[in-house]
Parts: sequence; C-alpha cells; structure tokens
Amino acid sequence: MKSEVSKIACDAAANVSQDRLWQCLMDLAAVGGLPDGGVCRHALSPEDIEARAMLIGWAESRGYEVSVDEAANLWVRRRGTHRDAEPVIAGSHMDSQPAGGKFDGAYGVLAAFEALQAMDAAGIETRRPVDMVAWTNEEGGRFDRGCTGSSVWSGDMPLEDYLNDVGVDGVRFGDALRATLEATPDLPRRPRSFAAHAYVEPHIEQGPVLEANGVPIAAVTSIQGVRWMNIEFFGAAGHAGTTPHAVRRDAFQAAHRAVASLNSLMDDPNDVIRFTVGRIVVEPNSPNTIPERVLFSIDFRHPDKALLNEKCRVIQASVAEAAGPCSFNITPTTHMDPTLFPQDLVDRIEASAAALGHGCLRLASGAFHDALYAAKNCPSAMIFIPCRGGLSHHPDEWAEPAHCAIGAAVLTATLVDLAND
Ligand code: HGY
Ligand code: MN
Ligand code: MN
Repeated sequence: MKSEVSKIACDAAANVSQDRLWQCLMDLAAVGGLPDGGVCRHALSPEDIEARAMLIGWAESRGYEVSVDEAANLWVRRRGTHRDAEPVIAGSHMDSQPAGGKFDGAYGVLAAFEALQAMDAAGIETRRPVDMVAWTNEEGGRFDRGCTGSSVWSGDMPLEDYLNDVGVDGVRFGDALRATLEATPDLPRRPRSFAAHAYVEPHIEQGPVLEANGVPIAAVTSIQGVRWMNIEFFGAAGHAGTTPHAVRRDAFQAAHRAVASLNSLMDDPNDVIRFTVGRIVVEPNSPNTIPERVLFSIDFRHPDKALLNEKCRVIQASVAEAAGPCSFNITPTTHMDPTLFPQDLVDRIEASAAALGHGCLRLASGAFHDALYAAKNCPSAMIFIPCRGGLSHHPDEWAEPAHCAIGAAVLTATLVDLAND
C-alpha cells in the first residue's frame, strides 16, 4: 500500500463538520443516557435497537445503502464507481458498558458516518465502496463474550457458537439477536462474511498518553492479548448462626482464597499485566446463609502471548488448591491473542495526520477492539483520539469536539486513498 496522501483525500477531510459530528454523538449518547451523564446501551437491548433505528434513519435520509447481517452487524455503504471492488470499511460498536460513557465505540461509528458525509460534501468519487459498520456486542458486558459481531464477520467464530450464551438478565443471546433483527425486517441482508480491502477503526484512547503529550492523534500499532474466564465454586448453603466452621463448605471463602492466589499469580513488578475481577455472583446472596455458589469473572491481559498462556496453565492449579471442601468449574469465555497491525496501514494513518497538519504518536492499545478480529480478515488498523484523563468505562468519559473532528478528518483522508487503491 502507498502512503502519500492525495489532494482529494485532503479535500474530503476538509469537509468534515465538527458540529454535525458532535450533534450525532450527543443524539446517540441520549439513547440509553443516564442521569449521571453516562450511558447504558447493552448489546441487543431495546436501547441498542433504538440507536440502530436512529442511525438507519440518518443513513437512509442521505441515500446510503443500509444492510444488516445475521450477527446484526449494521452496514452503511457509500457506493464506489466499481460496485464489485472489495470495500474499505470503518466503524466500531454502539453497545456500551452498563455504566459506560458517551464515546467508547460510539465515536468510531459516528466518525465513520461523518467520513461518508464529508466525501459527499467534497463531491468526490472513490473506486471502491466505503462501508461504515456498527459491530454487534463488542463490550461483552451483557453477554459474557466480547466482539461477537466482528468475530463472526472475520470467520473466527461461528455465530451458532454464541446463540446459547445467557446475559446477566437471563436473556439468551439468540433470542435477543432475533428480536433485534426483527426490528428491521425490511433491511437488506449482507452475507455473514465477505472480503474487504482494509478496515480502519477510530476510537478514544481510553488511556492518558495523547492528552499528556498534547497530541490529537495516535496511529495504533497493536492490541494486547486478553483472556476472560468465569470461575465458579460450589459448596453447601447453611445457617450462618448454627453451622460450625469445621463442617462448612463455604463457596465465598473458596472464591476469596482463589482471588488472593490469582492476585499473587498476576502480580507484576513491571505493572504490565492487567488483572481484574469485575463481576461476582453470590448465591443465595443472603447475610445469614452460607454461600453455596459463587461465580466471579477474571479478565487478564498482556502483550506477550506466551506469558498469557503460561498464566492460564497455572490458574487451574491455583483454583483447585483454593477450593478446599468445595467443587469448582472454570469456563474460558474470551480468548484474544495479541495483534499487530500492518506497518504500511499504520504508516498511512500517520501520513494522513501529517498531511492535515496534525501531530501523531504511535501507540499500542491496552483495550481490545473489533479491529483485533477485523485484522483476521483484512489489513486493519486504528486511529486514537485523546479522552479526558484517559478515563473510559465510566460515566465521566469525555472527548473534546475538536479532537473528535480531527480524528474524523484523518479517518476520511485515509479512507479516500484506501478506496482509490
Ligand atoms: O474491554 C475492552 O478492552 C473494550 O473496551 N471492550
Ligand atoms: Mn470500545
Ligand atoms: Mn469498551
């Protein structure tokens, strides 16, 4: 791939409208908006369906081709002069964390949508079609696994593998998926997967580096690996006042020992390993009944695949030792290997930023993204913009309008030249 930036790419980028993009961001943030300024827009929820309907309305009013695939990934196409050429794709996700922010995912979808409109405003044609995509269930906050839509599109996971996942609300993934697809019965269907020329995902950094350096853009070089598991202990319920400790099979105490042991396993003096216990379920969850079942999630991450696998091998032994008189079960849920983005595509993002007069750093991503799966199907890369204090997965998540527009402009320039490859 070449990496000089064409004049029409810069012309299209100059047609990005900060106000139009910001208005869309605030309109989307209101869907599932919370009183504290955050967002709860769970994948395949009524709020997700409402957000999809809003985006479809915007896209259809601008004459774009809107379609959806079996995984409910939502596609908005700006036609190219060569209809059958492999498309260039840009996008991210609209589902959020349960106490999420206005920009995680939403920014990438709407920056991509703004790029299509900027190309229209510049009156430029591209050889290849340019697709905006909103992937299904990137976060995994409702259903235990993340990046569902992109992993299906990339061919990495069969959709059928997800259908029986049950959400935190007891809803089966397949049923929520069917309800979401039934909400847009007239949308043309896209095939489950198809070849693409390239994929570029804009996203807030979800870290402090860009803001600390006063730089508006990062060309992302890689995404670290991720392992998620659910660890369950099974004991025996009993009366908190009358059951002697000598005979107890307390599932919470087993979980407590296991978390302490895993904290030691994941202890890293270099502070590179990321280890989080984000969810815990205690049953029957009563102050005066000994817990008979406890489930907790673990999320751990590292840029080195060998280290991730080595830690996985030790987890089983740590949990078994902590179980004591309880039985246990370990269910791996998400397994993402570290991913490097192709140098020439990262170069193109850097070149676009430079051509538009913006500083650009190269950063690795601590968060996972749909680009990790898209990269299994086509050359993929990401553009980061700063977020305030590096905060994300939090109601106070914030990005500046100017940075949102700069990111969309760099995306637009990159997409135009990719679409004319
Ligand atoms: O968890 C992640 O890294 C992503 O933000 N869903
Ligand atoms: Mn995200
Ligand atoms: Mn996220």
